[in-house]
Amino acid sequence: MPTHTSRPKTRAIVAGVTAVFTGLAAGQLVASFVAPEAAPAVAVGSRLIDLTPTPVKEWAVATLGTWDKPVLIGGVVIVTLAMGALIGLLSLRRPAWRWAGPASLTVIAAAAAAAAPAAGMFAVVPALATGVVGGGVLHWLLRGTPQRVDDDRAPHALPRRAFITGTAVASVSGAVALIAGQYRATTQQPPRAVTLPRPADPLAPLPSGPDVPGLAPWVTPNKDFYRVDTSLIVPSVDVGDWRLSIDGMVDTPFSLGWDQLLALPVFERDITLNCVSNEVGGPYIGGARWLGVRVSDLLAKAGVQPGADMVLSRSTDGYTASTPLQALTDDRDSMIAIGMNGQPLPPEHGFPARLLTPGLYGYVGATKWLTQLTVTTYAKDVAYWTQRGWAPRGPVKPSSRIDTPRGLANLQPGKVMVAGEAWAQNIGVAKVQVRVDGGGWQPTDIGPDGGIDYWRQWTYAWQATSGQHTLECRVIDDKGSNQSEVRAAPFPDGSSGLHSVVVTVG
Ligand SMILES: Nc1nc2c(c(=O)[nH]1)N[C@H]1C(S)=C(S)[C@@H](COP(=O)(O)O)O[C@H]1N2
Ligand SMILES: [Mo]
Repeated sequence: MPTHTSRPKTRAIVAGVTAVFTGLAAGQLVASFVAPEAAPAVAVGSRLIDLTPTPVKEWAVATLGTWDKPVLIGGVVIVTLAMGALIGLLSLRRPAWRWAGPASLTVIAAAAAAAAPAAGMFAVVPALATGVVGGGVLHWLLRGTPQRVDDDRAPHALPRRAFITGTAVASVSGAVALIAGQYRATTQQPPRAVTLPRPADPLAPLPSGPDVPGLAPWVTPNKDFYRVDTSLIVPSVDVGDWRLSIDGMVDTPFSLGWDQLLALPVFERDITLNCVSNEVGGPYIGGARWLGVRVSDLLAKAGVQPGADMVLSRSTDGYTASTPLQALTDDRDSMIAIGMNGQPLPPEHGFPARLLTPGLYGYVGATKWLTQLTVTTYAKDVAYWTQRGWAPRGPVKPSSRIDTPRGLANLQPGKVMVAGEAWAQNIGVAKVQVRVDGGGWQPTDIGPDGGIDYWRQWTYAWQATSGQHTLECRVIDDKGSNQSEVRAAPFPDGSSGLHSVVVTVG
């Protein structure tokens, strides 16, 4: 068997892709031991999230929903593998690339991991593992490859069979490392079981709402609660290590651990949380019974100094929010939540503790995995989403949604139950109205009242006639503001901002 091959380019591409794949997998496995968020693809993806212009992020959330994160990671991996192919080809022309290629990827991954707001001292270790393993595999597979693409006669030191075996061994080890890393990342350290304290003054159970098929439950089960955050990996926080510090413009800064937090008085509130990025009629809203400690108690203990007008909250993953000081100290009962519907906060919703500010969109008042509250001013500090173009304070705009019938539904003529929710947190819902085909606004039957911070369900018995119809709803809040006026402002395109569904009857 002659030992030369006439396809050095193919070999180089295969070698480069294999090397990068194996290197990424090694980085992922090592990261599962030292710092899951420092896995090269995750670290690079996280920096991309932070750098992505807001409109692109909006688009991604709107079109991909919760798939935005897997799609991003997949994209990073594909681009990196393509870079592997390029490195393989470059290595043919200049052997120096066999070092320089893996080294460049290592530097990118290490820089991305080290730039993470909460990067620890081991953050660059997974990147180094990627570089060493990827570089090693590349060298081995390209041993003695002709150094010029056009030099087809030069023999490969590595016979074809050894090349194929090497590629297979590297790829299989990479796949095993990936699976092992993934397994560790998902099964590792389930949050230490915590026992929630009982509130001195428990709330009575909420009455059951109207029973209409297709209407979302009044209390959103934890597993169905929407999730919106910038974390590619759900931060896993051990209550033994967790601390919350209260600092900034205060007389006596202090910090407390988990047991100290639980020793404070706790209370319950029914609060509806929603995302400013929720499109009209969208799913990024949910209602839950939260258990927590009053933020105003902690701020009073620290002693807020005059001149402050904002609290910058920070999470373990470096995310920040700028909540108006007033919203945290007035009587709306802003809380450090530790319980959600009778359970400890699920990891995706901020375990062990998150901020909740009734009446404000999640991005300004609901920091998850909370670790720090810094009393400061809007003039001095700017939060994560404000740096990206969102308003520094974000009061919720009263709004409503039709859950049933669904848009484009085909219905029978006769009585059709139209049902949905309306919300005006920190104001209260007075009534909900429905109109058909742009006609007069009709009253609806409104469900039980869970307090001004909680959404209300509504139903409307509609006598449907044959044809195509448009249904719209709007809320009138306790201040008398109506949604069509309040929501007109953000929709310069002339749309009403009201949720509408078009259905066909008959
Ligand atoms: N640490 C952290 N907290 C965060 C966010 C985030 O990206 N990181 N996103 C905020 C936004 S935009 C919203 S709408 C709410 C969503 O909370 P949920 O995922 O529990 O529904 O969390 C807020 N808290
Ligand atoms: Mo949000």
